[in-house]
Amino acid sequence: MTIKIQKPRFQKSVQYLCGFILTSAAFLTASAQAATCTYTVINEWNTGFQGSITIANNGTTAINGWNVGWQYTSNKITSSWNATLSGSNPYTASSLDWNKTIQPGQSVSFGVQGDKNGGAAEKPVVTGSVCSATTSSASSVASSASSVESSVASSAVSSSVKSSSSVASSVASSTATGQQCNWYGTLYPLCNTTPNGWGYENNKSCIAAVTCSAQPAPYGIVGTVSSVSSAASSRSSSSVASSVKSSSSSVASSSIASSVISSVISSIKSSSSSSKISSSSVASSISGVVSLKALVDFPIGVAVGAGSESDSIINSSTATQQQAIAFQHFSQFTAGNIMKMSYLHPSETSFTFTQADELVAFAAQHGIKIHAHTLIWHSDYQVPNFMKNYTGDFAAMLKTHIQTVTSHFAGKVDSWDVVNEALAEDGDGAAVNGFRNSVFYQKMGLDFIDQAFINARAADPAADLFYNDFNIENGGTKTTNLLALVDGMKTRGVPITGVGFQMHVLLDWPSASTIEAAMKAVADRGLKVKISELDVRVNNKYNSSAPVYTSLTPSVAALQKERYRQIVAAYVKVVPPAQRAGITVWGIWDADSWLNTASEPDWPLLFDINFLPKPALQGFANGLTGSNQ
Ligand code: 9MR
Repeated sequence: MTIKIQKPRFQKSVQYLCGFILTSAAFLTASAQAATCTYTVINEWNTGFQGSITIANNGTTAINGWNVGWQYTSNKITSSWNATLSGSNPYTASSLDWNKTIQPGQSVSFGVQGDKNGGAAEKPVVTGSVCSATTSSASSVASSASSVESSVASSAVSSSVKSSSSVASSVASSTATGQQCNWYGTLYPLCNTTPNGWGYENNKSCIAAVTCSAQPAPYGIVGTVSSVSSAASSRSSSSVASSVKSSSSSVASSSIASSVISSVISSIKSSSSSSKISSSSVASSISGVVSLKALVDFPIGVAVGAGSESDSIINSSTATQQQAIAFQHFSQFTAGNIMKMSYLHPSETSFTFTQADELVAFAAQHGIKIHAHTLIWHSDYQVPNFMKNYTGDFAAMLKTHIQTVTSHFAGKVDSWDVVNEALAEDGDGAAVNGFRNSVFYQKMGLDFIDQAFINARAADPAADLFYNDFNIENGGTKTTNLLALVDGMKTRGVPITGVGFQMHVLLDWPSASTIEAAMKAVADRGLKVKISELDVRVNNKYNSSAPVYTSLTPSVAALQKERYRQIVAAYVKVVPPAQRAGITVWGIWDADSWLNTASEPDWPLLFDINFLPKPALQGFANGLTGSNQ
């Protein structure tokens, strides 16, 4: 498979600057092939732990393939991701095809989860031929200005880059000045030695200066503060510059420092805000949450673009960043669009599977399952024209559609949304018996649903078959109608496996108890329950007295984090393990959400426009683990 990466205008210089900053932040010697191998304990609880091993290429040539090892005194690994693990203390981990190459300035992280086995969560030394640089240590921070300058000088780079590297090293060591990172409204220490992403130093999580600075305004590096709001307001290039000035004698001129650091940060921002940073090092290694999918044994999914879509996870200009996140956190994909009716069956006699086949193969190659969406959907622009105007035997035509599509993907997808959104919305005047008055209902009545499931089951005996809808979690008439529908299907012997709750919800609606009751009612009927399209928009356009957010403020980011925690916790609470079909988020990053438009901006997902994790990601993880951090 060829991955085409479109080179954005600023990419090269930003990448170069980023790489250089990372390098100098770690104060590396000028080795051509030096990688720093770091083991970080990301999370621990009574009996278990999660660790992350990062290999940061601080050299000047690419690493092609890696193999590292380590040994615990008592801990034992129970699962791992993003590497091939072998051995059982000592352990070794080797690269996978997609993460074997580490370009200079980039890093790769993989994760492990394990049992503390009576001991503490250990931090073993990571060794391997690739780990030729020393692991990060406090002494490297104490390097003198002259050693920084000499390493900069030996790198033969332009003078402006030299200045920025000096500034970056000052910023990286600026915890001494009281600087912290305002991470979406929560203050964390800045790392002293971790070059990028999240680190764990002095028994605390910390955020590397470069990663902190790459957040959108008003977040970033802040001076000594006593509250988040003052933290946010104190962030400015002058506050950064002044602390740079006071914290480092290596910066020759504070005015240079100030202008260089703001230009570096704004270069990063201007490039990344248009989703143009091609380096996966930022996205792949940041997050206090190592891996959502590793926290549970049910699917954690995400909707993705593919085929010729501009947000394709396979070959768009943002593919690298998307893949880094997807491989780290998600075990299942749903095609956001390309497996809908009009894509797969555009005319009566033609089926077009090429784009979907590519996505299914891509997912399989990376060990990711597919939840397929969707065999029947009323939505006007997703119903092929030939179906809208069909004058022949409608039931026979629909049977051919279902069986051709389902049998094509049989064995390659785990589950299908067989029918999407057949129930009428509360208050829908055109509704008939609680059903949406779609072309399918007009032609076949309720039988279109039964037949769709029966025909899908005949074509794929193994796939889980779901009815999928929105607002069925709100405890209103639609929830009542859903339960009547599934009860009727079960009575009629229709092979339905479960219900997909889309869950395009608001910050405060529906209530957690209402959501729990609706999911429990479905689970109590012996059906699987899936949260199939989760997103949490922060603006409520349906309520004119609701607050209007024009940016993701710290307070609303915290509300959204709590809302994600609440929903995920509700799912885990009321759905028995054997009936958990998983939780899927409707998109990877905010810039790509269907709810975020120019006229109505919103921030509904787990990763921001720069592909950086939001507090919502932590909230989601907390919901999975039962934590409240
Ligand atoms: O997110 C999808 C968007 O990109 C498409 O334009 C739209 C129409 O095909 O569908 C969106 O996804 C919908 C999903 O298929 C069904 N539930 C509602 C989702 C959001 O509209």
